[in-house]
Amino acid sequence: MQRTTLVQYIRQRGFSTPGATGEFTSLMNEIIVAAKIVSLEVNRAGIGEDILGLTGKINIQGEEVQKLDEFADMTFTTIIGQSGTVCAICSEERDEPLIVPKTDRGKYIFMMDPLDGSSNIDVNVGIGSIFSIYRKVSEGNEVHDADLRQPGHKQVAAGYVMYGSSTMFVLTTDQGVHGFTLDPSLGEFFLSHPNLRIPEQGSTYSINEGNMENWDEAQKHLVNHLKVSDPATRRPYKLRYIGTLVSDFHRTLLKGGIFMYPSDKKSPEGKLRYAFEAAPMAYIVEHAGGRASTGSQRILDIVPEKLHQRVPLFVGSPRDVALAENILSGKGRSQQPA
Ligand code: AHM
Ligand code: MG
Repeated sequence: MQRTTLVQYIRQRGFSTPGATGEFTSLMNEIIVAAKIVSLEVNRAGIGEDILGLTGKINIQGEEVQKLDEFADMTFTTIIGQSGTVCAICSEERDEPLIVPKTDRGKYIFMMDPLDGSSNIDVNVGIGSIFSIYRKVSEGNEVHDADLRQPGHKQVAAGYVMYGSSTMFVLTTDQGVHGFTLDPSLGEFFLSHPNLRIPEQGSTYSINEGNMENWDEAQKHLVNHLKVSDPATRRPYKLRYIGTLVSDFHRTLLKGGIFMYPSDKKSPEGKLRYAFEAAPMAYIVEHAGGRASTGSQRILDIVPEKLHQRVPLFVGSPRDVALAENILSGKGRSQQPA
């Protein structure tokens, strides 16, 4: 049986893109290598070198840095930094962007959450890496603020690698969303989920409900609404929450439904980071026919004010996200039972 590898897919895509120089193809190939190294380390965690547990450091978010967080960050940064394809690398784990030395600079900006789902590392629950690629927009060789704070709709590509029961690489450029599964015996990603399309509506909601006392009334109303029985609208919805965005998003992409991380009293701007988490997932979901919103605004239209900006996130099936927006705006309240 002829199977398409991720490397072949990217090369073919390059051939069919007018004016392509091969720089994007090279960058993607380096991302794949880094992803395989991180995947191997995640799979061996607990039996190889002592890679589980904390480094003792605190990151820009004020969170404790796990050893695997640091390993993933170093792996992606080192490999991509030397690829000659990027001029800056921005990581959720680093306060400041890493500007590549002039001699090695390429035209792309690489954004990443090198290891998403830190709280699940030590308990063998799915974790992942999220990345996003932008083109440098300013003239000349220097990297400017405007290059690093672009609205999500300017992404050239976005994807994630999920280190779950198998390792999957989900990618979108501008030609659909495709999932590739790692064959560990060959060390190759093979196309397993071509042209992913999210269902119009799901029957699952995903949110950290332990935060409920910090939500506003509209958010409480929305979640209560999803729990009320009404078979005509597939309610009550099931609750699924892993606590790793990559895993919760992946399930939502495949099965439909809605993932929510709203702003609340504890996190007035939301918890998830725009450039490293929300914007890439929004780019992917829109290319799969879904929707991503702050509750009142399209995620991809936001121009972040700072690199580590946080944002509320409602992402998933178009009907489910539209319903959430409607209820949160107050408009849907009178027509929606409970
Ligand atoms: P991380 O990037 O430090 O792992 O944090 C982000 C994670 C997301 O993966 C997940 O959706 C969310 O934080 C879970 O947060 P909470 O534990 O508050 O439910
Ligand atoms: Mg994260």
